[in-house]
Parts: sequence; structure tokens; C-alpha cells
Amino acid sequence: MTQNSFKEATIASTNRDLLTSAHWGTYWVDVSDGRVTNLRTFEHDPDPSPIGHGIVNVMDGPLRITSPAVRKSWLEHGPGTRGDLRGQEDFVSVSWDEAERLVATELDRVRTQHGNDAIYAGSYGWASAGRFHHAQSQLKRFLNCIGGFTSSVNTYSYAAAEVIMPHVLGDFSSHLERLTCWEVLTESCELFVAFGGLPVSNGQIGQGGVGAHVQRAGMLSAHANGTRFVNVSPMRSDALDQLGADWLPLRPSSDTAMMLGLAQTLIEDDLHDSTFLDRYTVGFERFAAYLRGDTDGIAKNAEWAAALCDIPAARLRTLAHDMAAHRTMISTSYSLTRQEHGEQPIWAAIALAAMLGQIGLPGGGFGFGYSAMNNNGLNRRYVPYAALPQGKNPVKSYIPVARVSDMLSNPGGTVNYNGRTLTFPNIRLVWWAGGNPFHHHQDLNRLRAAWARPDTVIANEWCWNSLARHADIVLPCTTPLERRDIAMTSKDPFITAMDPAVPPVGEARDDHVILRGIAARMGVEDAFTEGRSPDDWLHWIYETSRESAARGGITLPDFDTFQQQGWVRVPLPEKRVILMEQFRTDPETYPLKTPSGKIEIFSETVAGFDYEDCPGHPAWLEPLEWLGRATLEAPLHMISPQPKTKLHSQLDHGIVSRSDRINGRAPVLMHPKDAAERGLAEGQTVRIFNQRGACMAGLKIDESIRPGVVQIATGAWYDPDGPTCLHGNPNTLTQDRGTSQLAQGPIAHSCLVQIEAAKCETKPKIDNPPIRSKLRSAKLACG
Ligand SMILES: Nc1nc2c(c(=O)[nH]1)N[C@H]1C(S)=C(S)[C@@H](COP(=O)(O)OP(=O)(O)OC[C@H]3O[C@@H](n4cnc5c(=O)[nH]c(N)nc54)[C@H](O)[C@@H]3O)O[C@H]1N2
Ligand SMILES: Nc1nc2c(c(=O)[nH]1)N[C@H]1C(S)=C(S)[C@@H](COP(=O)(O)OP(=O)(O)OC[C@H]3O[C@@H](n4cnc5c(=O)[nH]c(N)nc54)[C@H](O)[C@@H]3O)O[C@H]1N2
Ligand SMILES: [Mo]
Repeated sequence: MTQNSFKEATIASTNRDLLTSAHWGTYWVDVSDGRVTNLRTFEHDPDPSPIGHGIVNVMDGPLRITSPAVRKSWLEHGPGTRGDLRGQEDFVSVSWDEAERLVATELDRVRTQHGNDAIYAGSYGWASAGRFHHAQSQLKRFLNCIGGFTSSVNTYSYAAAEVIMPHVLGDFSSHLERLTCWEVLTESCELFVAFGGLPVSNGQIGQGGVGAHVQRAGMLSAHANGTRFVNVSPMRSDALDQLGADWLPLRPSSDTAMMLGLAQTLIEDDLHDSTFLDRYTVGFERFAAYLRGDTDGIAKNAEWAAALCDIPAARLRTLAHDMAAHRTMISTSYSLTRQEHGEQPIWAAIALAAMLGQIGLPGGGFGFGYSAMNNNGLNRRYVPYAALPQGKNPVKSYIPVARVSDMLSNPGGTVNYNGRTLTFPNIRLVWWAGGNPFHHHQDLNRLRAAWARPDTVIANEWCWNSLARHADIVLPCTTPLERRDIAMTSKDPFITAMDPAVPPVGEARDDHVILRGIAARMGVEDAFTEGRSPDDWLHWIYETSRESAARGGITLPDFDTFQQQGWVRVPLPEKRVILMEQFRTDPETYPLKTPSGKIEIFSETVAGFDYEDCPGHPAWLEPLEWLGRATLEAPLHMISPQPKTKLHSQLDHGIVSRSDRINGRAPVLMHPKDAAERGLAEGQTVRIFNQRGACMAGLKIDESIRPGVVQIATGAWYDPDGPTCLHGNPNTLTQDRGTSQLAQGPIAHSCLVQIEAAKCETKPKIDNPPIRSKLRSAKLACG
């Protein structure tokens, strides 16, 4: 009953080589003596990512979790024991039988004594590609069978946009998913203004599986055809050298001010498109009054903006004129949302694009997230594929995802969110599968304190990362290379068989199998499986998706043929994708889903919430932490973008991620001038610190960063030594506050710090699995 899909496979074997797909690409898999030895490039990918190779040496390495494990004092004394030791204490191996019994008993205790809303399983995170073995879907489906759980809404990626865009454009996802494609940009875009740049390294990723990487080719072909690029970012390296982009190295978090300065310049010089504004938008006059300064006596002109963003006013004026004179795409990165008032740059960019009047035209308008993901600007059809049904969650309580520490530490407290007031439930049990809050959350020292409060923390993980180490019960799961699945997402034209290449390592089980075992103990196995085996589910998902594709005129092979072939590429759409083309052509027949049916440059709904941190139109609201408020204690602005060598914290222990370490720590980039002021040298171990915490990092001196700004990618496994991370996780430093009362999104990029030479060289401890080593002493070396 509790076997992995590898062992019970009923799908006929094929003669082809083994395939796999991941969020970072598709690869052929070489196996020898029951071990994965190599991943080979998929020949249809013109720009393959190296990230995949990171898995080979860690699948069965010392940090693999090979049996269920329970934190020592929890095992000895039961739920609620020494939550403060989470992340410090060692684990004891137990049998699956014991692990299932402990989990089932504890779930039952919590739901009967405290109610299902005392279980938090928002379980945010990227997990792995694969339609069936999607960890969160499995976990949520299971919990819905036993009465539900407190959930979360929105993402860490762009919560501010997810909440503001529906007020401005009627919905979020269609405007996210249907960006004007690179082919149309190549043909028609004359000027591409990239707020947040176009870091091609981020385009390695596409959620749910990537067949062919297109971002680099897309931007290079536009450039070759004459598109001029402007890189508005504190990093020159946020645009490929070959693009020859103009670099506007603004202060981080000042994009809104810069956009308002451009908008006011258009008004002053009568360059805005009144015909477009009248027909397709509402509220421009209210916004224009603010820009002119009618409301507060301050004209948001180029000089005003220049003082905030530190780009000369003359350059802003020239740019505004250029934008009005050319077919212009205004691109905003996701990173702009992950800062205080992250709603504003997105709204301001849409307002600015509306003033240029090119929305819905080929090559013009706005686009959110070019190069942030491989699928943004990828010309493709949108096929609504089937997913594992999650069932219904009877529990109504939820949080905006980034408010997790607030919830855990403040039961009964409230939070304002998008016009509502939510009450935090009293969480007694946390269950995470497929995400890593000790990677993704801000102010990890604060999270640790909040995390100490619940009685029990359960984690499904495959490696001893920072999440597993902060759990009480660790349930070891398989990696995609140990199970059969299908990579199939509307974000990518390739559908790929994910073959089980090797048997599960140690006693690892698929998440589905783990949950099925617990479901059996709780009397809900039939509800959880519906009598289907994993292979039956794969058939069901594939065949249901095939029917859905057929309704859209796309013929897919039957399941067996697909398995034999290994992959399928869905044909291109008949018409190239242009964002909001239909709305522009016929706004009466295709109105937006806003109250007015038009683009809301002023939103009565948002204004009606009466939030001082998110008024009814785009506005400049000064953040608490940015260079405009730098202090002697924290004079540097730290940005913590996505890592080039991995996805978030995944495979951080693998060779690809480890290749960029300096003295075993993540690199931090600093301008030579800032390094010289501090007497710091390339390759030195430094301590980055502020009032919230500290992390050690290896110094990399880099001229392509704006002075006063430092950059350290996210993803180094959090390795706490008191308030200091020895390994270079920037979330020891970031602020854990919401973007505003509207979206309550995360604000990792709004962060001031100081940097000094490290006073001691304590090595990261993260390579010691907490199950074998002796109890570590609590003595702090560097804290
Ligand atoms: N400072 C700072 N912080 C940030 C960001 C930033 O820019 N700066 N970016 C934010 C953003 S945009 C995001 S999306 C988040 C990402 O945060 P996460 O999505 O939480 O990060 P991942 O490391 O991808 O976590 C996925 C976890 O799932 C596990 N996993 C993989 N496959 C499986 C499986 O099959 N089953 C189970 N049970 N587990 C599996 C992996 O081992 C890993 O621990 O981080 C956010 N945090
Ligand atoms: N290799 C790799 N690619 C990834 C991911 C990964 O982990 N690894 N994660 C994926 C995920 S989940 C997401 S959500 C996307 C995120 O996509 P983004 O949010 O766009 O990515 P970031 O790398 O955080 O930021 C992009 C750039 O914004 C710049 N920037 C930071 N602050 C400011 C500012 O205030 N103003 C301006 N103008 N620029 C600023 C930084 O220099 C940075 O290089 O990336 C995806 N792609
Ligand atoms: Mo993200």
C-alpha cells in the first residue's frame, strides 16, 4: 500500500533515453549502477541552463534525508516541547510506522482540541516541476480530507502587483500571462525601457518545466532589429552587454518617483495622448492634478524626480520625449513590487503607458516581468491543463502569505488587507511541503522567534536544508528523478515525460505516498486517492488535459504514444500575442473587469479603503529604508535578487551553486569606492549587519553596481549562529513588514545595512547533517 510509484509502475517501459524536466530546463538523464551520473542537454533548448547539473552530486550525498526523523526533545517529551530549540537540536531516526503514527495522532489532537484553523499549511514555495507530484497540491488535498487548514493567498514574487492590478486592469493573471511576445517586440518596438533591467539569468526559470529558453534570443533579436534598450537599475549587469543599453543607475526604490517625473514631463510638454486616455481610462484628471501639484503644491516634474532617483533631470526629459516619439515598451521587473509601497511602481508604469497611448499596439504599452521568467514574452498557446484536484477547504481563515511571522506570534491579532480586516488564528501545527520559509521569508531572526510558538512543525523535504532543520517531524520525500510524472504547464509549449530514473534513495517516499499512509491511519485513504494509483492519476491528468487541448483545436497523442515519444511541442498560436490587443480594438465588446470597464488610473475602490500607504492613484510615498534615509549605522542599500546558479534555495548544496562561494559563503557585490572607504579587499570575508541581524559573506568588488548599493543573491542555506547567518543568507537583514495595507506583500528589496571586515572566520556548519552529528553546543562564536 505504501509503495513509491517507482516500485509499482504499470506504465510500459520505452526504448528511448530517460528524460526529466525542471523549473530550469529539460535534460536527458544518464544512469549507471542505479545512480544518476549525468544530465545531458535537451537538443531543442538553444540556451540550456547549467542549474540542473547541481542535483547529480547531492541526490544521495550526506545531506540527503534517508529516513523519517524527529527532533530529539519533541520525540522525548511530545508536542510543544522546546520550540525554541528548532534549528539547533539534533534529530533521531524513526521508522515510517512510527512517523505515520506520530503525525496522525498529532493532527487528530490539534483538530479536535483546537479546530482545523489551528493547522497552518499555506506551505508557500516552488517545490518541483511535475503535474502530479506537486507537493502543495498533495498536502492541501490531504488536509482537505481531514477538515481543512488555515491557508495563504498571493506570492512572495509579486504580491503587490497581484492585489493592485485587479483594481487597475480588472485582473492580474491574464495581464501577467499574455505579455506581448518577443517576435512582435522585434518587429515593432523601437524603445524598450526596462525598470529593474532584464537580467537574463532569471529567465533560466519557468514554473512547471521549461523546454527551450528564449529570453536571450528574444532580446538579442529585438536589438538586432533596431530596438533601443534602456536599463533602469542599480546594476549595469541587469542588461546584456550586447544590447548596448543606456544605463540609468537610479537609487533603489525610487522608480515611482522617476516614472512620475516622466509623466509630468509629458503633461508639461503636451505629449500625452488625450484620445487614448478618454476612451480607455478613467481618473486621469485626478492623477494629473497630483502630478501638477494641485493637491500638495509639489509639481512632480523632472527636477523633483531627479532629486529622488538621482538621474539628471535633463536625462529624464530626453527620455520622456523619446518615449513619446517612439513605439515604446515600458517593462517593470517583479523586483519593483518586493519593496515598501511596491504597488506604486506597477500602477505608475501602467498610468505612464496609458499616457503614451500605445497599450494594445504591437511593440508598445507595458509588460510586467520580461526576463523574470522564461515564459514572459514567449509566444505560445494557453492550454488549460488539468491538475490534481485539491478538494474544498472548509476552513475560511487565511493570511496574505508574507504575514506568517505576524500570524504565528500574534494569535487573535488583526491585519488589514485589500479592504478587509483579517484575524490571525492561533496556530498549533505548521506543515510545510515544497517550500522553504527559512529561505523565502524576511527577517529570519523574527521568524525563528515566531516559529518557536506552535506545538508541532512537520516538513516534507528531501535534503537537510534550513526548513528541515527547523521542523519537529521530517518526512523524507523523493526528488523528481525518483518518480514518474509529467511536466505540463500553460507557461511552456513543451509537454515532457518525467521518467523515474533511479529508485528512491534510502527510505524516501513520494509526497503522495507519505500522505496516503497518513490518510490510511486517519480513515480517509479512499477520499484521498479516489481509488487511483499514482499511474492512474497520471493517466487521468494527461487524458483530461488532452480533451481540454482538443477543445482548443490542439491534437495531442494518446498517453502511451506520448510516453514512447517522451515529449510533445504544442504548436504556435495562429496570431502572435500582443497584450490587451482585444481591449484596444474594441473596448465596448471586451471591457476590462474593473468597475468602469476601463484602465483605472484613479480607483474609487482603492481610495475608498482610505489607506494612507496606498491612495487612490499612483503616488510617491517615501519608504522607511532607502538611500534617501541612509544613516551612519546603515548607509548602504542592500538588494537581494535571485541567484544565477540555482532556483532560490534549491540545490544550494550542489556543485553549481557552490561554484560561486567565497570562503564557503555567498558573494556580496560592492562598488570599489565603497570597498576602499572601508578598507575592504576582494575575496575577504565580511559581515553585513543592521539592527535586525547579520550575515557573513565573501566580498566581490564590482564596478557595475551603483555606489552605495550592495547586492547579495538569496538562496544560501540559512546557517544561524545566534542572530548571524554564517553562510550568507540576506534574509537575516531584510524587513518583515507589508508593502502596504493593500497587498501586505514582502519587501525584501527595501533594506539598509552596513558592512565591515569579519572579526572571526567561523566556518558554515550547514554541511553537517543534524542527524548524525553530536548535539552541538549552543555557544555562539560570532553572534
Ligand atoms: N531576500 C529575498 N528573499 C526572497 C526573494 C528575494 O528576492 N529576496 N524572493 C522571493 C521569491 S520571488 C520567492 S518565489 C521565494 C521562493 O521561496 P521558496 O519557493 O520557498 O524557495 P525554494 O528554495 O524554491 O523552496 C522550495 C522547497 O521545496 C523543496 N522541494 C522540491 N521538490 C520537492 C518535492 O517534490 N516535495 C517536497 N516536499 N519538497 C520539495 C526544496 O527542497 C525546497 O526546500 O523567495 C522569496 N524570498
Ligand atoms: N536563476 C534564477 N532565476 C529566477 C529565480 C531564481 O531563484 N533563480 N527566481 C524566479 C522567481 S520565483 C521570480 S519571482 C523572478 C523574480 O524576478 P525579479 O523580481 O525581477 O528578480 P530580481 O532578481 O529580484 O530583481 C531583478 C533586478 O531588479 C534590480 N532591482 C532591485 N531593486 C531595484 C529597484 O528598486 N529599482 C530598479 N529599477 N531595479 C531594482 C536588481 O538589480 C535585480 O537584478 O525570478 C525568477 N527567476
Ligand atoms: Mo518568485
